[in-house]
Amino acid sequence: MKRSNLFLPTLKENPTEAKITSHRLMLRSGMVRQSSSGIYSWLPMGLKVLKNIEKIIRLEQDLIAQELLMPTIQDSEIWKKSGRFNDYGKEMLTFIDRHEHQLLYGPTNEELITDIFSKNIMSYKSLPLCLYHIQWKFRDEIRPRFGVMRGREFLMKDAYSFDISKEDAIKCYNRMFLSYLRIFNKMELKAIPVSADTGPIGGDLSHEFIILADTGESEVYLDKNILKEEIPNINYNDSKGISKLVDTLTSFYAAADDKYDEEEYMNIVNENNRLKTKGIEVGHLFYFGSKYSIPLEAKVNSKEGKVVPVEMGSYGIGVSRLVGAIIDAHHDDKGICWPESVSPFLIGIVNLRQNDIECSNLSDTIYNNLLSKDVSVLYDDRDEGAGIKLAEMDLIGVPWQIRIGPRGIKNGNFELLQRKTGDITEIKVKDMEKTINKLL
Ligand code: 5CA
Repeated sequence: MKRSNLFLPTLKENPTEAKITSHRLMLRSGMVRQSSSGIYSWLPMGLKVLKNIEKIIRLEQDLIAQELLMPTIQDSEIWKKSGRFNDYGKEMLTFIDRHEHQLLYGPTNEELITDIFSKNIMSYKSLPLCLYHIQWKFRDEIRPRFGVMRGREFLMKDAYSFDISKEDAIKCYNRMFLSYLRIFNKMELKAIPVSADTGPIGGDLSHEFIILADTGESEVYLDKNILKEEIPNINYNDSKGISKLVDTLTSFYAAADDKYDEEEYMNIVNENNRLKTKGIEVGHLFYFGSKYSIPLEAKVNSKEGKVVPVEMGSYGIGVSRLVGAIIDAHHDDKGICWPESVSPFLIGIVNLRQNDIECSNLSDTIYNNLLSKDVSVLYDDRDEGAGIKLAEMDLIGVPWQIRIGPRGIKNGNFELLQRKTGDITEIKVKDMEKTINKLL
Protein backbone atom coordinates (compact mmCIF):
# COMPACT_ATOMS: atom_id res chain seq x y z
CA MET A 1 0.00 0.00 0.00
CA LYS A 2 1.28 3.47 -0.88
CA ARG A 3 0.93 5.99 1.91
CA SER A 4 -0.37 8.54 -0.59
CA ASN A 5 -3.42 6.32 -1.20
CA LEU A 6 -4.06 5.24 2.39
CA PHE A 7 -6.87 6.74 4.44
CA LEU A 8 -4.81 7.41 7.56
CA PRO A 9 -5.86 10.55 9.41
CA THR A 10 -3.09 10.82 12.01
CA LEU A 11 -3.10 13.47 14.76
CA LYS A 12 -0.01 15.41 15.82
CA GLU A 13 -1.39 16.45 19.20
CA ASN A 14 -2.66 14.25 22.00
CA PRO A 15 -6.46 14.30 21.98
CA THR A 16 -7.70 15.67 25.30
CA GLU A 17 -10.51 13.14 25.66
CA ALA A 18 -8.05 10.22 25.82
CA LYS A 19 -7.00 9.36 29.37
CA ILE A 20 -4.81 6.30 28.71
CA THR A 21 -1.94 5.54 26.35
CA SER A 22 -3.72 3.00 24.16
CA HIS A 23 -6.68 5.31 23.56
CA ARG A 24 -4.36 8.24 22.76
CA LEU A 25 -2.29 6.18 20.35
CA MET A 26 -5.31 4.64 18.63
CA LEU A 27 -6.71 8.10 17.92
CA ARG A 28 -3.35 9.61 16.95
CA SER A 29 -2.46 6.75 14.61
CA GLY A 30 -5.80 6.98 12.83
CA MET A 31 -7.11 3.55 13.86
CA VAL A 32 -10.52 4.51 15.24
CA ARG A 33 -12.89 7.42 15.57
CA GLN A 34 -15.65 7.71 18.16
CA SER A 35 -19.13 8.03 16.69
CA SER A 36 -20.96 8.28 20.02
CA SER A 37 -20.11 7.43 23.62
CA GLY A 38 -18.44 3.99 23.68
CA ILE A 39 -19.15 3.37 19.98
CA TYR A 40 -16.36 3.50 17.38
CA SER A 41 -15.75 3.37 13.66
CA TRP A 42 -12.73 1.31 12.71
CA LEU A 43 -10.63 3.04 10.07
CA PRO A 44 -8.46 0.95 7.69
CA MET A 45 -5.43 0.88 10.01
CA GLY A 46 -7.47 -0.23 13.03
CA LEU A 47 -9.47 -2.75 11.05
CA LYS A 48 -6.29 -4.45 9.80
CA VAL A 49 -5.20 -5.06 13.41
CA LEU A 50 -8.65 -6.25 14.44
CA LYS A 51 -8.64 -8.75 11.53
CA ASN A 52 -5.15 -10.00 12.43
CA ILE A 53 -6.31 -10.62 16.00
CA GLU A 54 -9.37 -12.48 14.69
CA LYS A 55 -7.10 -14.60 12.50
CA ILE A 56 -4.94 -15.71 15.43
CA ILE A 57 -8.06 -16.54 17.44
CA ARG A 58 -9.61 -18.53 14.58
CA LEU A 59 -6.45 -20.57 13.91
CA GLU A 60 -6.32 -21.70 17.51
CA GLN A 61 -10.07 -22.06 18.22
CA ASP A 62 -10.68 -24.06 15.03
CA LEU A 63 -8.61 -26.84 16.56
CA ILE A 64 -11.20 -27.36 19.33
CA ALA A 65 -14.44 -25.68 18.18
CA GLN A 66 -16.49 -24.89 15.06
CA GLU A 67 -17.23 -21.39 13.89
CA LEU A 68 -20.76 -20.22 13.16
CA LEU A 69 -22.32 -16.77 13.11
CA MET A 70 -25.29 -15.69 15.17
CA PRO A 71 -27.04 -12.34 14.66
CA THR A 72 -26.50 -9.22 16.74
CA ILE A 73 -30.25 -8.81 17.26
CA GLN A 74 -32.01 -11.37 19.45
CA ASP A 75 -35.57 -12.16 20.44
CA SER A 76 -36.39 -11.22 24.04
CA GLU A 77 -38.49 -14.41 24.48
CA ILE A 78 -35.47 -16.68 25.04
CA TRP A 79 -34.13 -14.24 27.62
CA LYS A 80 -37.45 -14.35 29.45
CA LYS A 81 -37.21 -18.15 29.47
CA SER A 82 -33.74 -18.15 31.02
CA GLY A 83 -34.80 -15.53 33.56
CA ARG A 84 -32.03 -13.13 32.55
CA PHE A 85 -34.27 -10.60 30.80
CA ASN A 86 -34.93 -8.77 34.04
CA ASP A 87 -31.64 -9.67 35.75
CA TYR A 88 -29.51 -8.02 33.08
CA GLY A 89 -31.04 -4.63 33.84
CA LYS A 90 -30.15 -1.38 32.13
CA GLU A 91 -27.02 -2.74 30.46
CA MET A 92 -29.23 -4.45 27.91
CA LEU A 93 -30.48 -2.42 24.97
CA THR A 94 -34.03 -3.47 24.07
CA PHE A 95 -36.39 -2.14 21.41
CA ILE A 96 -39.76 -2.88 19.81
CA ASP A 97 -40.17 -3.74 16.12
CA ARG A 98 -43.09 -2.64 13.90
CA HIS A 99 -45.09 -5.72 14.95
CA GLU A 100 -44.81 -4.69 18.60
CA HIS A 101 -42.34 -7.49 19.22
CA GLN A 102 -39.57 -6.91 21.71
CA LEU A 103 -36.02 -7.40 20.47
CA LEU A 104 -32.61 -6.73 21.97
CA TYR A 105 -29.05 -6.13 20.83
CA GLY A 106 -27.18 -9.15 22.21
CA PRO A 107 -24.83 -8.47 25.13
CA THR A 108 -23.84 -12.20 25.03
CA ASN A 109 -25.26 -15.37 23.44
CA GLU A 110 -25.87 -18.15 26.00
CA GLU A 111 -29.64 -18.11 25.37
CA LEU A 112 -29.48 -18.03 21.58
CA ILE A 113 -26.90 -20.81 21.21
CA THR A 114 -28.76 -22.99 23.73
CA ASP A 115 -31.98 -22.43 21.76
CA ILE A 116 -30.21 -23.46 18.51
CA PHE A 117 -28.83 -26.54 20.25
CA SER A 118 -32.18 -27.57 21.74
CA LYS A 119 -33.91 -27.45 18.35
CA ASN A 120 -31.26 -29.42 16.50
CA ILE A 121 -29.51 -31.91 18.79
CA MET A 122 -31.35 -34.83 20.38
CA SER A 123 -28.74 -37.44 21.23
CA TYR A 124 -25.61 -37.83 23.32
CA LYS A 125 -24.06 -39.19 20.10
CA SER A 126 -23.75 -35.61 18.79
CA LEU A 127 -21.64 -34.63 21.80
CA PRO A 128 -19.21 -33.19 22.68
CA LEU A 129 -19.98 -30.04 20.72
CA CYS A 130 -18.25 -26.70 20.94
CA LEU A 131 -19.32 -23.73 18.80
CA TYR A 132 -18.00 -20.18 18.59
CA HIS A 133 -18.53 -16.96 16.74
CA ILE A 134 -16.92 -13.55 16.49
CA GLN A 135 -19.65 -10.95 16.63
CA TRP A 136 -20.38 -7.43 17.86
CA LYS A 137 -22.06 -7.07 21.22
CA PHE A 138 -23.78 -4.18 22.90
CA ARG A 139 -23.78 -3.43 26.61
CA ASP A 140 -25.08 -0.08 27.74
CA GLU A 141 -22.17 0.38 30.14
CA ILE A 142 -22.80 3.06 32.74
CA ARG A 143 -19.30 4.49 32.22
CA PRO A 144 -17.83 3.66 28.82
CA ARG A 145 -14.21 4.75 28.94
CA PHE A 146 -10.64 4.27 27.79
CA GLY A 147 -11.66 4.01 24.15
CA VAL A 148 -12.17 0.44 22.97
CA MET A 149 -11.22 -0.94 26.39
CA ARG A 150 -14.67 -0.41 27.83
CA GLY A 151 -16.94 0.28 24.93
CA ARG A 152 -20.69 -0.03 24.61
CA GLU A 153 -20.41 -1.73 21.23
CA PHE A 154 -17.47 -4.15 21.16
CA LEU A 155 -16.28 -7.23 19.30
CA MET A 156 -16.21 -10.51 21.19
CA LYS A 157 -15.22 -14.06 20.41
CA ASP A 158 -17.65 -16.21 22.34
CA ALA A 159 -17.59 -20.00 22.41
CA TYR A 160 -20.15 -22.34 23.97
CA SER A 161 -19.68 -25.99 24.88
CA PHE A 162 -22.20 -28.82 25.25
CA ASP A 163 -21.32 -32.07 27.00
CA ILE A 164 -23.09 -35.07 28.46
CA SER A 165 -21.26 -35.01 31.80
CA LYS A 166 -19.57 -32.57 34.11
CA GLU A 167 -16.33 -34.47 33.59
CA ASP A 168 -16.45 -33.90 29.81
CA ALA A 169 -17.45 -30.26 30.30
CA ILE A 170 -14.37 -29.67 32.47
CA LYS A 171 -12.20 -31.28 29.79
CA CYS A 172 -13.52 -28.71 27.32
CA TYR A 173 -12.99 -25.92 29.87
CA ASN A 174 -9.37 -27.02 30.21
CA ARG A 175 -8.82 -27.17 26.44
CA MET A 176 -10.10 -23.59 26.24
CA PHE A 177 -7.73 -22.66 29.04
CA LEU A 178 -4.78 -23.93 26.97
CA SER A 179 -6.15 -22.36 23.79
CA TYR A 180 -6.33 -18.96 25.53
CA LEU A 181 -2.75 -19.21 26.78
CA ARG A 182 -1.62 -19.92 23.21
CA ILE A 183 -3.74 -17.20 21.63
CA PHE A 184 -2.44 -14.47 23.95
CA ASN A 185 1.10 -15.79 23.67
CA LYS A 186 0.95 -15.43 19.87
CA MET A 187 0.04 -11.77 20.41
CA GLU A 188 3.12 -11.42 22.64
CA LEU A 189 0.97 -10.90 25.72
CA LYS A 190 1.57 -12.48 29.09
CA ALA A 191 -1.94 -13.42 30.17
CA ILE A 192 -2.45 -14.60 33.72
CA PRO A 193 -5.39 -16.83 34.63
CA VAL A 194 -7.02 -15.64 37.83
CA SER A 195 -10.02 -17.10 39.61
CA ALA A 196 -12.99 -14.82 39.14
CA ASP A 197 -16.58 -14.07 40.02
CA THR A 198 -19.16 -15.30 37.53
CA GLY A 199 -21.37 -12.17 37.57
CA PRO A 200 -24.42 -12.16 35.28
CA ILE A 201 -23.22 -15.18 33.26
CA GLY A 202 -23.45 -17.44 36.33
CA GLY A 203 -21.96 -20.80 37.31
CA ASP A 204 -19.46 -21.98 39.87
CA LEU A 205 -16.14 -22.21 38.03
CA SER A 206 -14.57 -19.26 36.27
CA HIS A 207 -11.21 -17.81 35.29
CA GLU A 208 -10.35 -14.43 33.89
CA PHE A 209 -7.25 -13.95 31.73
CA ILE A 210 -5.56 -10.74 32.76
CA ILE A 211 -2.77 -8.72 31.11
CA LEU A 212 -0.79 -6.76 33.68
CA ALA A 213 -1.01 -3.02 32.95
CA ASP A 214 -1.19 0.09 35.12
CA THR A 215 -4.23 1.28 33.20
CA GLY A 216 -6.17 -1.92 33.88
CA GLU A 217 -9.53 -1.72 35.59
CA SER A 218 -9.16 -4.92 37.59
CA GLU A 219 -7.12 -5.12 40.79
CA VAL A 220 -5.20 -8.42 40.95
CA TYR A 221 -3.30 -10.17 43.73
CA LEU A 222 -0.64 -12.61 42.58
CA ASP A 223 2.02 -15.03 43.58
CA LYS A 224 4.86 -13.70 41.37
CA ASN A 225 6.00 -17.23 40.56
CA ILE A 226 3.09 -17.62 38.16
CA LEU A 227 4.86 -15.16 35.84
CA LYS A 228 7.73 -17.61 35.33
CA GLU A 229 5.55 -20.44 33.98
CA GLU A 230 6.02 -21.37 30.30
CA ILE A 231 3.34 -22.86 28.04
CA PRO A 232 4.28 -26.47 27.31
CA ASN A 233 3.78 -28.05 23.92
CA ILE A 234 0.73 -30.25 24.58
CA ASN A 235 -1.69 -31.76 22.08
CA TYR A 236 -5.41 -30.91 22.51
CA ASN A 237 -6.19 -34.66 22.72
CA ASP A 238 -3.97 -35.05 25.75
CA SER A 239 -6.58 -34.28 28.39
CA LYS A 240 -4.35 -35.56 31.21
CA GLY A 241 -1.47 -33.29 30.18
CA ILE A 242 -3.80 -30.31 29.83
CA SER A 243 -5.42 -30.99 33.18
CA LYS A 244 -1.97 -31.11 34.79
CA LEU A 245 -1.08 -27.76 33.23
CA VAL A 246 -4.32 -26.18 34.47
CA ASP A 247 -3.74 -27.62 37.94
CA THR A 248 -0.20 -26.21 37.99
CA LEU A 249 -1.22 -22.75 36.88
CA THR A 250 -4.23 -22.56 39.16
CA SER A 251 -2.16 -23.74 42.14
CA PHE A 252 -0.49 -20.30 42.31
CA TYR A 253 -2.43 -17.66 44.18
CA ALA A 254 -3.99 -15.31 41.60
CA ALA A 255 -7.26 -13.54 42.31
CA ALA A 256 -9.18 -10.53 41.05
CA ASP A 257 -10.51 -8.14 43.71
CA ASP A 258 -13.97 -9.77 43.83
CA LYS A 259 -12.42 -13.12 44.86
CA TYR A 260 -9.56 -11.71 46.92
CA ASP A 261 -9.27 -12.79 50.54
CA GLU A 262 -6.57 -10.93 52.45
CA GLU A 263 -6.09 -13.52 55.16
CA GLU A 264 -5.77 -16.34 52.64
CA TYR A 265 -3.29 -14.29 50.56
CA MET A 266 -1.11 -13.50 53.57
CA ASN A 267 -1.13 -17.14 54.68
CA ILE A 268 -0.47 -18.75 51.33
CA VAL A 269 1.96 -16.37 49.64
CA ASN A 270 5.39 -15.62 51.06
CA GLU A 271 5.93 -11.87 51.50
CA ASN A 272 8.65 -11.69 48.81
CA ASN A 273 6.37 -13.27 46.24
CA ARG A 274 3.34 -11.02 46.72
CA LEU A 275 2.39 -8.75 43.83
CA LYS A 276 -0.65 -6.48 43.95
CA THR A 277 -1.16 -4.89 40.56
CA LYS A 278 -3.68 -3.85 37.94
CA GLY A 279 -4.70 -5.68 34.86
CA ILE A 280 -6.86 -5.75 31.76
CA GLU A 281 -9.30 -8.63 31.45
CA VAL A 282 -8.94 -9.96 27.90
CA GLY A 283 -10.69 -13.30 28.29
CA HIS A 284 -13.11 -15.10 30.58
CA LEU A 285 -14.01 -18.79 30.99
CA PHE A 286 -17.22 -20.02 32.64
CA TYR A 287 -18.51 -23.46 33.52
CA PHE A 288 -22.18 -23.26 34.52
CA GLY A 289 -23.57 -26.80 34.15
CA SER A 290 -27.29 -26.80 33.41
CA LYS A 291 -28.06 -23.14 34.23
CA TYR A 292 -29.30 -22.51 30.67
CA SER A 293 -29.94 -26.03 29.40
CA ILE A 294 -32.73 -26.66 31.94
CA PRO A 295 -34.87 -23.52 31.29
CA LEU A 296 -34.21 -23.59 27.53
CA GLU A 297 -34.71 -27.34 27.34
CA ALA A 298 -31.40 -28.31 25.82
CA LYS A 299 -31.74 -32.00 26.60
CA VAL A 300 -30.42 -35.14 24.94
CA ASN A 301 -31.08 -38.87 25.14
CA SER A 302 -28.28 -40.41 27.17
CA LYS A 303 -26.61 -43.78 26.56
CA GLU A 304 -28.81 -45.20 29.32
CA GLY A 305 -31.96 -44.02 27.54
CA LYS A 306 -32.72 -41.12 29.88
CA VAL A 307 -33.46 -37.54 28.80
CA VAL A 308 -30.87 -35.28 30.48
CA PRO A 309 -30.00 -31.57 30.29
CA VAL A 310 -26.56 -30.93 28.78
CA GLU A 311 -23.62 -29.51 30.71
CA MET A 312 -22.47 -26.17 29.39
CA GLY A 313 -19.72 -23.58 29.55
CA SER A 314 -19.01 -20.30 27.77
CA TYR A 315 -15.70 -18.75 26.85
CA GLY A 316 -15.20 -15.11 25.83
CA ILE A 317 -12.35 -13.05 24.41
CA GLY A 318 -12.55 -9.26 24.09
CA VAL A 319 -11.37 -8.93 20.48
CA SER A 320 -11.67 -5.14 20.19
CA ARG A 321 -10.39 -4.66 23.74
CA LEU A 322 -7.28 -6.66 22.79
CA VAL A 323 -6.25 -3.95 20.30
CA GLY A 324 -5.95 -1.53 23.22
CA ALA A 325 -4.39 -4.12 25.53
CA ILE A 326 -1.67 -4.96 23.00
CA ILE A 327 -0.84 -1.25 22.57
CA ASP A 328 -0.66 -0.83 26.36
CA ALA A 329 1.86 -3.67 26.47
CA HIS A 330 3.82 -2.64 23.34
CA HIS A 331 4.59 1.06 22.99
CA ASP A 332 7.25 3.68 23.78
CA ASP A 333 7.30 7.47 23.86
CA LYS A 334 7.31 7.64 20.04
CA GLY A 335 4.26 5.47 19.51
CA ILE A 336 3.13 1.89 19.02
CA CYS A 337 5.56 -1.06 18.63
CA TRP A 338 3.32 -3.75 17.10
CA PRO A 339 4.16 -7.43 17.57
CA GLU A 340 4.59 -8.80 14.04
CA SER A 341 1.65 -11.20 14.39
CA VAL A 342 -0.93 -8.40 14.66
CA SER A 343 0.79 -5.48 12.93
CA PRO A 344 -1.15 -3.73 10.15
CA PHE A 345 2.00 -3.91 8.00
CA LEU A 346 5.17 -5.95 8.46
CA ILE A 347 7.49 -3.51 6.68
CA GLY A 348 7.43 0.24 6.13
CA ILE A 349 9.49 1.92 3.42
CA VAL A 350 10.45 5.53 4.05
CA ASN A 351 11.78 7.44 1.07
CA LEU A 352 13.69 10.18 2.85
CA ARG A 353 14.20 12.36 -0.27
CA GLN A 354 11.17 12.10 -2.50
CA ASN A 355 12.52 14.24 -5.33
CA ASP A 356 15.81 12.37 -5.62
CA ILE A 357 15.60 10.02 -8.59
CA GLU A 358 17.98 7.43 -7.11
CA CYS A 359 16.04 7.34 -3.81
CA SER A 360 12.75 6.97 -5.64
CA ASN A 361 14.06 4.25 -7.94
CA LEU A 362 15.43 2.16 -5.08
CA SER A 363 12.28 2.69 -2.99
CA ASP A 364 10.12 1.62 -5.94
CA THR A 365 12.28 -1.45 -6.57
CA ILE A 366 12.11 -2.61 -2.95
CA TYR A 367 8.37 -1.88 -2.80
CA ASN A 368 7.66 -3.93 -5.93
CA ASN A 369 9.89 -6.72 -4.71
CA LEU A 370 7.95 -6.92 -1.43
CA LEU A 371 4.60 -6.78 -3.22
CA SER A 372 5.64 -9.66 -5.47
CA LYS A 373 6.39 -11.68 -2.31
CA ASP A 374 2.96 -10.83 -0.89
CA VAL A 375 4.49 -9.02 2.07
CA SER A 376 2.27 -6.47 3.79
CA VAL A 377 4.16 -3.24 3.17
CA LEU A 378 3.46 0.45 3.62
CA TYR A 379 5.47 2.71 1.31
CA ASP A 380 5.64 6.35 2.35
CA ASP A 381 5.91 7.94 -1.08
CA ARG A 382 4.53 11.36 -0.07
CA ASP A 383 6.25 14.61 -0.84
CA GLU A 384 6.89 15.36 2.84
CA GLY A 385 10.02 16.03 4.89
CA ALA A 386 12.01 13.11 6.27
CA GLY A 387 11.24 14.13 9.87
CA ILE A 388 7.49 13.98 9.33
CA LYS A 389 7.67 10.62 7.60
CA LEU A 390 9.93 9.03 10.21
CA ALA A 391 7.83 10.31 13.11
CA GLU A 392 4.67 8.91 11.55
CA MET A 393 6.24 5.52 10.83
CA ASP A 394 7.34 5.38 14.49
CA LEU A 395 3.87 6.43 15.67
CA ILE A 396 1.99 3.77 13.72
CA GLY A 397 4.42 1.12 14.93
CA VAL A 398 5.33 -0.95 11.84
CA PRO A 399 7.87 -3.55 13.13
CA TRP A 400 10.53 -3.03 10.39
CA GLN A 401 11.39 0.23 8.63
CA ILE A 402 13.47 0.42 5.47
CA ARG A 403 14.91 3.95 5.22
CA ILE A 404 16.24 5.11 1.89
CA GLY A 405 18.19 8.38 1.71
CA PRO A 406 20.76 10.06 -0.57
CA ARG A 407 23.67 9.62 1.88
CA GLY A 408 23.23 5.86 2.11
CA ILE A 409 22.69 5.42 -1.61
CA LYS A 410 26.06 7.10 -2.35
CA ASN A 411 27.69 4.21 -0.46
CA GLY A 412 25.33 1.63 -1.96
CA ASN A 413 23.37 1.27 1.33
CA PHE A 414 19.98 1.65 2.89
CA GLU A 415 18.98 1.38 6.56
CA LEU A 416 16.88 -1.25 8.28
CA LEU A 417 15.38 -0.25 11.63
CA GLN A 418 13.71 -2.58 14.08
CA ARG A 419 10.95 -0.55 15.72
CA LYS A 420 10.89 -2.47 19.01
CA THR A 421 14.62 -2.20 19.79
CA GLY A 422 15.52 0.89 17.76
CA ASP A 423 18.46 -1.06 16.29
CA ILE A 424 19.58 0.23 12.90
CA THR A 425 21.54 -1.92 10.43
CA GLU A 426 23.23 -0.65 7.25
CA ILE A 427 22.32 -2.98 4.41
CA LYS A 428 24.16 -3.16 1.08
CA VAL A 429 21.70 -2.73 -1.80
CA LYS A 430 23.08 -5.95 -3.31
CA ASP A 431 22.08 -7.80 -0.10
CA MET A 432 18.50 -6.53 -0.29
CA GLU A 433 17.02 -9.86 -1.35
CA LYS A 434 18.80 -11.80 1.39
CA THR A 435 17.79 -9.25 4.05
CA ILE A 436 14.14 -9.22 3.03
CA ASN A 437 13.97 -13.01 2.99
CA LYS A 438 15.26 -13.08 6.56
CA LEU A 439 12.35 -10.92 7.73
CA LEU A 440 9.69 -13.17 6.21
N1 5CA B 1 -20.71 -15.01 27.52
C1 5CA B 1 -19.56 -14.86 28.31
C2 5CA B 1 -18.39 -15.57 27.76
S1 5CA B 1 -18.58 -16.04 26.12
C3 5CA B 1 -19.25 -13.37 28.48
O1 5CA B 1 -19.96 -12.55 28.00
N2 5CA B 1 -18.18 -13.10 29.19
S2 5CA B 1 -17.67 -11.64 29.59
O2 5CA B 1 -18.74 -10.82 30.03
O3 5CA B 1 -16.61 -11.80 30.52
O4 5CA B 1 -17.09 -10.98 28.30
C4 5CA B 1 -16.06 -11.61 27.57
C5 5CA B 1 -14.93 -10.65 27.27
O5 5CA B 1 -15.42 -9.53 26.54
C6 5CA B 1 -14.31 -10.02 28.52
O6 5CA B 1 -13.32 -10.87 29.06
C7 5CA B 1 -13.72 -8.73 27.96
O7 5CA B 1 -12.42 -8.97 27.44
C8 5CA B 1 -14.66 -8.38 26.85
N3 5CA B 1 -15.57 -7.28 27.24
C9 5CA B 1 -16.58 -7.33 28.14
N4 5CA B 1 -17.19 -6.13 28.25
C10 5CA B 1 -16.54 -5.28 27.41
C11 5CA B 1 -16.69 -3.90 27.05
N5 5CA B 1 -17.63 -3.15 27.60
N6 5CA B 1 -15.83 -3.37 26.15
C12 5CA B 1 -14.87 -4.13 25.58
N7 5CA B 1 -14.70 -5.44 25.85
C13 5CA B 1 -15.50 -6.01 26.76
